[in-house]
Amino acid sequence: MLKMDNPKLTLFLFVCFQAETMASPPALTFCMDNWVAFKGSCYYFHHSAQSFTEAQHACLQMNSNLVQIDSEAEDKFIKDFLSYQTPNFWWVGLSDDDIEGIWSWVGSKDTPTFTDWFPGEPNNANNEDCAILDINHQFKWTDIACSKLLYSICEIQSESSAPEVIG
Ligand SMILES: [Ca+2]
Ligand SMILES: [Ca+2]
Ligand SMILES: [Ca+2]
Repeated sequence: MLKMDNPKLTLFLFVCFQAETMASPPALTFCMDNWVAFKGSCYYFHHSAQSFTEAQHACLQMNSNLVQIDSEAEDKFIKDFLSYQTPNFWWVGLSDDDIEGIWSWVGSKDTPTFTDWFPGEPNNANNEDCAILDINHQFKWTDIACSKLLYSICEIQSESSAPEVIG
């Protein structure tokens, strides 16, 4: 146990305690190194050419899933960020691999409530079952063959990741 009869030590601990309690207002989003924060989520932009399945597996290994885009705000944040990245197509976690025409997010299994398909997409041309942010269409969404080797985006809720990072 610490001896508290040293006034300087006591003051030091008091200051530390104050700093601890005054930091981290709840609105802030904390992320691991190399992850980008936005409204309660952390995103990892994976500059590695992988199939959809490989990309999701890589996300799972980092306790995340391929990104689930649920709002126009989230969509815009990601598009804006991608405009500063190495030009590529980017996997998102959306697939109709199980049932043709029924799209769902790989992490939650949810049916999309928000979508940003490019006009005419998804068109399932030659059996396309996975979705990308299409750099040729201002990062609007298109379906494409899941076997293509592309960059990808992982997402994790910052709340669920925080205890593991700190603890
Ligand atoms: Ca999301
Ligand atoms: Ca399809
Ligand atoms: Ca297509």
